[in-house]
Amino acid sequence: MIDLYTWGTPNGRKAAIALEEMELAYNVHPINIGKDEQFQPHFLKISPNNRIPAMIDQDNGQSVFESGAILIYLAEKTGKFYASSGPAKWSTLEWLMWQMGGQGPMFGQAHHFLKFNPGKAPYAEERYYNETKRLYGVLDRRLAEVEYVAGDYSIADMAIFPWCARFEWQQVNLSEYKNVTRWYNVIADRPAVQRGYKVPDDTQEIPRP
Ligand SMILES: N[C@@H](CCC(=O)N[C@@H](CS)C(=O)NCC(=O)O)C(=O)O
Repeated sequence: MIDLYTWGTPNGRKAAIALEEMELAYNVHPINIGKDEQFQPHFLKISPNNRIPAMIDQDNGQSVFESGAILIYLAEKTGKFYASSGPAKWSTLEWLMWQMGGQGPMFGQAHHFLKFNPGKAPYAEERYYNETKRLYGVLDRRLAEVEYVAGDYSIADMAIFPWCARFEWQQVNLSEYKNVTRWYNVIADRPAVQRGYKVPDDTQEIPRP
């Protein structure tokens, strides 16, 4: 049994989607970051950087924070969606790291400036909008060559998808990226993704381009 500490954000959804895809039993503990619940002492014990998601595996007491580490942990636990060796493993890690080090942080800044603080910092808006579009271009070119970012559907897709689902916040017309749109709609159709997207708020629907 996994205890998942999360909220309805792209990073939180990565973990919930993985738990659903891997058919693992889990309890949801909502951490409302709008009410600063991420600073509660019990949460900081498992997530010292005061960020969701975090988890505890009740089977062995292991706690894990950072969404990329959680995805790798769950994939290794179940043997699903992450090749254990060879080119497929490295492809998955490459695209997972691309998400963790590039797409997530840059799209997050685009949300901060374009959606939540428009007009305050035109240079930052332009910089993160352009960087967001550049990253969509990189993803689109990759998806012209392969069905999923690492070949087969993997934890890398589970990491990238929820950030693309905020395309409206980024003021991006997803349809301009036809390979991303094809990939996005296929993933959005997966029942496990639809269930994970609604954790912890079951009114949330996946936006469609
Ligand atoms: N690198 C971290 C980032 C996690 C993160 O930024 N989580 C946000 C929500 S998407 C959060 O908890 N924010 C609360 C805060 O900034 O205090 C991961 O991938 O888990």
